[in-house]
Amino acid sequence: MRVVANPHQAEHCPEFEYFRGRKVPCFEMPSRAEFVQQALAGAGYRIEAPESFPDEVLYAVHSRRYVDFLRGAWAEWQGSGNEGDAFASVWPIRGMRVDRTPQNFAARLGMFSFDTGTPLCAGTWQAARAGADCAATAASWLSAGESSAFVLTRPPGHHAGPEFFGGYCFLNNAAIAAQALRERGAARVAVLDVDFHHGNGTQEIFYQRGDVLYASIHGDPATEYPFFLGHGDETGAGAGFGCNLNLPLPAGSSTANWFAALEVALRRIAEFGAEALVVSLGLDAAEVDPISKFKLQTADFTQLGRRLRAAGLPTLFVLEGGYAVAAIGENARASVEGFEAG
Ligand code: OKP
Ligand code: ZN
Repeated sequence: MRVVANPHQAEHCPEFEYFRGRKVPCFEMPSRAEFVQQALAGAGYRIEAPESFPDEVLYAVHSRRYVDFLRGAWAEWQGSGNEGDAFASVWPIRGMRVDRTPQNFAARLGMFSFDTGTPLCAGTWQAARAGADCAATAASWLSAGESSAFVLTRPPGHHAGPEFFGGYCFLNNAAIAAQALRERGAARVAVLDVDFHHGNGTQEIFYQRGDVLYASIHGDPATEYPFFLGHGDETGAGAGFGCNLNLPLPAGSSTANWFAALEVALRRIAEFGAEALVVSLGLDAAEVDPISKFKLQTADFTQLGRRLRAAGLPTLFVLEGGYAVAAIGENARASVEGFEAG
């Protein structure tokens, strides 16, 4: 398995987020990627740098006005006399208009985001943009015949939608990879999202498409972030009808139930006739995770890797969440080694 790592990841390092009414250090921090890189390097994997791809890889899944906003957001935030990281303060709730892009920066910051947990800092664009290059690089490897690849990047991507950031995510790396695989010849691509949180951004990007299946195992949105999407009755629309599979599980679900859901997802992926698989590898399904409520152990990630290998598809892993920083290195390594051992 080839591994591509984001050389700019550490430049996204906002100071704090709001959690339970307090300012706390960001859960999504640079050391996450460092632990994963150490573990994979320690297991003998060579860590490669990404190639540069044009902005078209972004525009294939995000709107131009969103990408333009994100590219210039830090300069605009600073230009408006702000200090510290950028947080939104106003959002267009139902009934308000998003067809007109406001001139006011605070208004655009809210229009293009959906929570207060995702501060934007000086290096956010550089880090997110390099993550997109990593995703496109890994997709190009797979298209050239590589059987598997690992995208070691942060910030994560699966909550970022066609024109919004949130949930620590800015550019949707998994969607960029899936779309690149499509454009490079795979007729049908499946995205399997095993992060504890539903990947609302990825779901929305592909919801109306019949060529990309989105399947996700996650905490029930009735009680878990991102709350407003991820229910079982969201099955796709239009050409995408039947091409979205949500498998929400109650917080605290047993690992046996989690693996039963994995079987359902993999059966659907096989029926769909996917020619390539993108795995949104959230390592926050681990019991040790500080903000999530599933119970996987390191040996379960080995089993996950083994089971994914048995699906027999060219497979691209994309790092998503996972906040028990010391454990995510071991669990990334377990996933990869399980896959390689078959
Ligand atoms: C990103 B990813 C917990 C705070 C929730 C947002 C979580 C984003 C998760 N009460 N903050 O899917 O791992
Ligand atoms: Zn998550």
